Amino acid sequence: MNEIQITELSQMLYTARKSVAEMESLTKTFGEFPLSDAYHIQAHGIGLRQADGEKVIGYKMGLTSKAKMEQMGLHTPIFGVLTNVMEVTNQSTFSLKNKIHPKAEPEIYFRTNKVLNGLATPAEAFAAVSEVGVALEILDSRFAGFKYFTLPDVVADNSSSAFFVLGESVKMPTALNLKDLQIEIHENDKMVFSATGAAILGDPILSLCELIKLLGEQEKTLPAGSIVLAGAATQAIELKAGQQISATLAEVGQVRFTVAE
Ligand code: OOG
Ligand code: MG
Repeated sequence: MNEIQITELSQMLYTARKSVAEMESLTKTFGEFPLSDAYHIQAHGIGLRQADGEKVIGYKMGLTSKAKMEQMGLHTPIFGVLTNVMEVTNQSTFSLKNKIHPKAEPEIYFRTNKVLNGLATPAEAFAAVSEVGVALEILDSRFAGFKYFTLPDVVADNSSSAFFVLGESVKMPTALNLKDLQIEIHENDKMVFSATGAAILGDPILSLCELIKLLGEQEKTLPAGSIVLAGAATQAIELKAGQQISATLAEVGQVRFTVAE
């Protein structure tokens, strides 16, 4: 794809996001394109949002668990960008107004305190983590019916990211054995899906390593102070008005929000 096409496609997604309108998947309309172009479209779209005043505060990993890979029919880890306007306060009410077809999923988040590049080992990456917490990611694909069929489509659409809620966290995380921690998502305080940390690439820290590797391939590093969502450990659930959605991470805590019309 040339620069003009990259700009055109990112503008289409930017407009769909702003006007809360579904669109056909890009590959359906324009044919297949490589993943590298998809990351260019994603980056260009983030640039448009930065021009509106949004600040990049971290990244989300996606498709890092079997449950999510199977739910979406795609099998390669990907990333998206998080900005300040996407953050929803823990224990607040989330309105369905101006959303297309939102879903929530339980996640582990990391906050870093050192710059990380693709050469960091898992131990070095963990040493740069100042906080581990439980989060809910609220996804909202811009593609009709939340169906995009290909990896380049979803990556171009900032990996379906929309909002995220950061919950309780632990500030001395190296004592945690992330692989063994139970993580659950609840609807109206009834558990819907559960897994352990090992569901995320065998160990959630490997999701952080995968992110810095993918960023490294684009000659980027992960700044100190970033928030990183490691990717959902279980499937996502569709949001409906009246729901109480919460997630729990053993030894760490919980996060919740109420869904309103
Ligand atoms: C893609 C994003 C996947 C995760 O945690 O696996 C993701 C999607 O589900 O549309 O955020
Ligand atoms: Mg996610």
